[in-house]
Amino acid sequence: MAETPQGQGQETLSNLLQESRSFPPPADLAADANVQADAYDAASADRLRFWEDQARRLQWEQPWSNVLDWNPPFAEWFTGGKLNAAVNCVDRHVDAGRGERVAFHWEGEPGDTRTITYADLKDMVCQAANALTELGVGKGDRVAIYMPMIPETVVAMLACARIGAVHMVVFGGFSVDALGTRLDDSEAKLVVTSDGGYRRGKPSSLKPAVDEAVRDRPAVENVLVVRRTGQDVEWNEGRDVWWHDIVDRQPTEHAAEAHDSEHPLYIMYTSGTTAKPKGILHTTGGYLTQVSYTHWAVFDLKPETDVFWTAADIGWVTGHSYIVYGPLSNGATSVMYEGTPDTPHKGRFWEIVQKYGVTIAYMAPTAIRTFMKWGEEYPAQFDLSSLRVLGSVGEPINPEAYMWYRTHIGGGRTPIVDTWWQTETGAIMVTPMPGITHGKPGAAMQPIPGVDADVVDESGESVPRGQGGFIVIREPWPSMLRGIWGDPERYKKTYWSRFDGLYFPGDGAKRDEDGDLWLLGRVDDVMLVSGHNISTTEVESALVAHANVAEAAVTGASDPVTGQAIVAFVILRSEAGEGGAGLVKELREHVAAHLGPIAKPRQILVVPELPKTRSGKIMRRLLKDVAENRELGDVSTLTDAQSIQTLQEAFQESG
Ligand code: 6R9
Repeated sequence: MAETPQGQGQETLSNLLQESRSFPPPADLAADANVQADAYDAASADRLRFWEDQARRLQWEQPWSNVLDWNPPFAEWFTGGKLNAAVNCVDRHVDAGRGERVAFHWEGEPGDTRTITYADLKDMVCQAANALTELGVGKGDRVAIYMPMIPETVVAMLACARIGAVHMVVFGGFSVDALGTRLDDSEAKLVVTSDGGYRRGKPSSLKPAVDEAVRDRPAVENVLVVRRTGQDVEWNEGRDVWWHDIVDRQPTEHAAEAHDSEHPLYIMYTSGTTAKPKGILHTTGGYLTQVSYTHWAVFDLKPETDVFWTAADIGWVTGHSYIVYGPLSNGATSVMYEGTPDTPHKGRFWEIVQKYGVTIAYMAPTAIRTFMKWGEEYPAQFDLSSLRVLGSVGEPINPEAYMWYRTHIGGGRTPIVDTWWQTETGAIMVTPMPGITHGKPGAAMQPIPGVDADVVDESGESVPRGQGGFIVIREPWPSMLRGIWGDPERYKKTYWSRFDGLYFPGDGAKRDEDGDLWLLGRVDDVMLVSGHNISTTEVESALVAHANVAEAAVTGASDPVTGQAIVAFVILRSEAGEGGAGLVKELREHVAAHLGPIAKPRQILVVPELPKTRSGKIMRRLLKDVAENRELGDVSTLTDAQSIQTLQEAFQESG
């Protein structure tokens, strides 16, 4: 995430990519869709009233007295109201007689499974809440959760929410350093972890990283350890506690206190490129309102019949909002999968869709491009006819990846919702609605009802149709971040200083001739080539549109002639072979033909892998380091630190 987002380029983005394909919603879905056009009318007529209506989806123990208190840039929603997030996600459904409904079909990577109903989940959450209390965790305390994708991760989060403790989930697999800085900043007193989890067919360990991180951090009083793999762990007597020892013996009853609407629910750290990571704070009532609404609206959720699957990690905000709080607050049935998509075979995701009859699937473009690279023969082996809505999140989806997803996963029938949002926004902000919006490959289309997003130029003026600029949010929204943990000044400076009175997320965007929005990536990634601002996204999408390319990452490297020059790294589709000079030349011409000669890359390097964060975002700043022959910056949030070194060597060899 950008430190201080600023439009480094002095003019607005060039608008290079053309797209004329458009898909209307399927008639049956449209006829019965949760969201119809009147939702937009209602929200624009009275935005606060609209959100108040959405807040009524939840169970409040005490009604709010005020919908919004807005002291820019600090917002409070539903003040005076009291509710409990865990009760809303669990007890409420059991009390309404839906205890036997499955909350999670959990699938372990080795093939072991667990079916967890809402009644089961309620017992587990109550027991865990009692255990946390026994360990001395109280309201307002911070609890770090460093776990694999297992049900206890969800249980630990909800147990915190239940007692009013603030959870702080760290991706299992982040380095000891990354975990340590987050423990320091949040001053967590408990770490919940496990011996390990399964990834790529092997048990991987988690506990040793916690041991190392906690060694010099006396603020952490206990480490609560779930046994998942059964591997040996070192044990620190007096500090470490087995989950099965303390949780399993607790009563399955727990009286939940109602918390203030603005009571902190969780902190989630966004990586921060060079500086200290930012602890993004979310609170209870507004956050739950918007995740609940968007999960129902954007995915057209029918809780009685749908099987929903967010194929992402809980350590990413996408997992918080659309594995845990959205689906559970709506009483939905979800799939949760522990492992990697190619274990034990490259059709594992599609096998899971077939096995559980998944109707709605939500994943990142990086996953889709990986499946493109592997080839369509893998999904073709499975029955995917249960799918009715597909979603994308995390990066701009390249038009070709969109087409592949729609064709080979969605059978040419399913609408695709390209959902733009951030850790900071808490919930989906810009997206098509599957029952009413025509889908355009690559476009996130329109702000949801109740969100006032716009595209502005350098001086903060709305741009006309057909122009690029910066996306901003004009009015506060319920699930917005409430600040950066412990640093209100940084909150103001990072998000509210670029444009007076507007929230600036740090992304470039354009408004097309129809008035629809296209998100073009981080403005820090925008390249300035011979005086033109060109978005990395557009060049990447042009490359991916070539039949031999599965994935592309583009960066600007300093150049004596053009200021910056475009350097591209591409991964080929498996059927394309090795590449070679002929292909590279062809790709350069292909980009020029698509976007114009100004966007022709100076260099294109064919590589086996790209540096990515755990949520699948390409780390372009590292590619820039490579392309400018610099020492690499912070790599602590990278999935695979080796891949960037291999790439660096390849680049140096290429001269
Ligand atoms: C949910 C999430 C946020 C950044 C955001 C933007 C990029 C996410 C996108 C998208 C284009 C989409 N992003 N979704 N760009 N189209 N549909 O990803 O949160 O990890 O905080 O990242 O991701 O650049 O600013 P987070």
